[in-house]
Amino acid sequence: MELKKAVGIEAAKYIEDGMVVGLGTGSTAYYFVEEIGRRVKEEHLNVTGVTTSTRTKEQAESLGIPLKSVDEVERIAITVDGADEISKDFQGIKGGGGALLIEKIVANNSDQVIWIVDQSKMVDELGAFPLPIEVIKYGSQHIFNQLKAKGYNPEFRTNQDGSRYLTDEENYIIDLHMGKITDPLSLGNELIEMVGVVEHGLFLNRVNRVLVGTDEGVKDIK
Ligand code: ABF
Repeated sequence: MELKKAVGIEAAKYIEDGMVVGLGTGSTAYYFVEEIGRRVKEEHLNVTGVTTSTRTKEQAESLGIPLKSVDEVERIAITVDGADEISKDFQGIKGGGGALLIEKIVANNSDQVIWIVDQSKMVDELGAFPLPIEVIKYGSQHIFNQLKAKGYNPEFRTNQDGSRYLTDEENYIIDLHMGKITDPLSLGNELIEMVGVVEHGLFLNRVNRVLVGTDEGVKDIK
């Protein structure tokens, strides 16, 4: 079985009847959401989903998973989501799929966060994957220039046709090609202080469990 599918199905085993569940975004979380949908249909699993992107919302709706917005629930019991990179000390880069802001809001309101990845996402040190930051449109060129002056190799994310990518909240994403991030905590603090930066894709000290799909099966490494 494909590694992403195996880990997505494994993560669904943590979901119990009556839970409010955060439904992640990306090609790995896709399989988790599909499995929740199967259980809702076949096992009459009674859950309420809180989605992290429009595309996950559309997938969950097509599966008949009952949904609420994050503001309609007190707490989320478990959020299962993907990640772009996870370091040895379980810090993560997320946002490759453009959903980092809502993913972080949903994670922030969750009692437990589980990341599901295939083995290619595990790294010694963060940074090879471009770090996404979400910025409001107005003033974004100045933010870009400041990031360039800092040597962070910024790039506005674009669509296939060259137009600027817009997040679900109609903000821009600037990807930072850092290569190596030796101090994620101070970088995160620096970025969030920049006026106009809405959120960044460093997810630090935010995960409770990490499930990795490997050639030897799914491993629970945290
Ligand atoms: C999402 O999952 C994003 O933050 C991240 O880009 C994606 C991981 O990618 P995939 O599971 O598609 O490899 O949470």
